[in-house]
Amino acid sequence: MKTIRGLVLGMLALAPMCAVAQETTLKLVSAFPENIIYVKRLTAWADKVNAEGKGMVQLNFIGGPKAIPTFEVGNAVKTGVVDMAMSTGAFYTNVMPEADALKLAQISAQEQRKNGAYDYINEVWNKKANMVYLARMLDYTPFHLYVNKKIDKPDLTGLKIRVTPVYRDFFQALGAQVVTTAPGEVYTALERGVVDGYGWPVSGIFDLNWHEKTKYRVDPGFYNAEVSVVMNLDAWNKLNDRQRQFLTKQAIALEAENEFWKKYNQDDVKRQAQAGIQVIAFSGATAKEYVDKAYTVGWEAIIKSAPDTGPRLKQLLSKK
Ligand code: 173
Repeated sequence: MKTIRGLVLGMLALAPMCAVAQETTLKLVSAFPENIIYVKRLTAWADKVNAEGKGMVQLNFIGGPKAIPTFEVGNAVKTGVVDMAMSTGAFYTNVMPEADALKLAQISAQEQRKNGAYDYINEVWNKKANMVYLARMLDYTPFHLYVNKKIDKPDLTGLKIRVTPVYRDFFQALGAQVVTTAPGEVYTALERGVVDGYGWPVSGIFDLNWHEKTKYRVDPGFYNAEVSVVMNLDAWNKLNDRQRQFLTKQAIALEAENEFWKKYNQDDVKRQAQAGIQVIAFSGATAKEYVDKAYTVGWEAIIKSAPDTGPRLKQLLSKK
C-alpha cells in the first residue's frame, strides 16, 4: 500500500517537470531578403525568444527567399513545410486574397487586439490558411510610389511600375502598366530599365541599394505597410499551454516594439534627401483624392475577391 502511494505521489511530483521538459524547435523563414531591416529585427526577436525560451520553445531561422521563394512562403506555412514565417499578406494572396487587407488597417496592432480585429483575423487565417496570425511587426509606415520619370499629377499612363498585390489595383487605376516582382528582383528591374518606378514603404530603400536607381519619391504615402509573423496552425496546436502562452507574450512584446518605426521612417526620409532623391508632392485636394482613391480601390479589390470576410475586415480595420 505504502509503496504504491509513494509511487503515485512521486509520479504526481514529477508530472509538472515532464511538462517543463517539452522543448519544441520551430523552423522559421523570411519572405523578405536577409539584408532588409525587417529580417534584422526578426532575428533579434528570435534570439530573445531563444534566450528566454530555453527548455520550452526555440526558433531555428532557416533564411530568406533563397530557402523558400517570397511568393511561396504562405503555402509553406499553410502546409507545414515550415512552422513559422515573417511575411506580408501581399505575398500570400495565392493562399487567401484577404491576406492583403492588413495593409488597409488604420488602427495600430495594439488597437487591433483591443477591438476584436486580431481575433477575427485569426479566425479567418485559421480557417482559410491553416495559419495563426501571431504578431504585426511593422506599423506606422506608409507606402510610397517611387519613380524615375517626372510626373506632375496622379496619372501614371505610359509608366511601367513594379508592384506586388499591395499596389496593383491602385497603380492600375492611375493608368500604370504593372509588373509584379519580389523585392529581390527590384534592383535588376530598375537597372535594366524594365520599370520606371516601384512601390515600397517610406523606409528601407537603402537596404537593397535601390537609392542608386531612384530619382523621385511621390508624396503623400498611402496605406499602412504590414509585416507579420505567422505560424502553421497544426504546429501551434501541438504546443502545450505554457509554450503557447510564452509565444503569445513574445508576440505582444514584438508589437510593442513598433514605436521604433516612427523615428526610423523620419531618419530614412532625411537620408533619401541626402542621397539626392527628390520629392514630387501632391498637395491639397489632389493629395486627398490620391489617398482616398488608394483606400477605395484597395477595399473594393478585397471585398470583390473575398466577399465573405472583406466587409468585416473593413469594419474592424478602418478608423471610426
Ligand atoms: O514587396 C513589396 O513592395 C511589398 O508588398 C511590401 C509589403 C510590406 C512591406 C514592404 C514591402
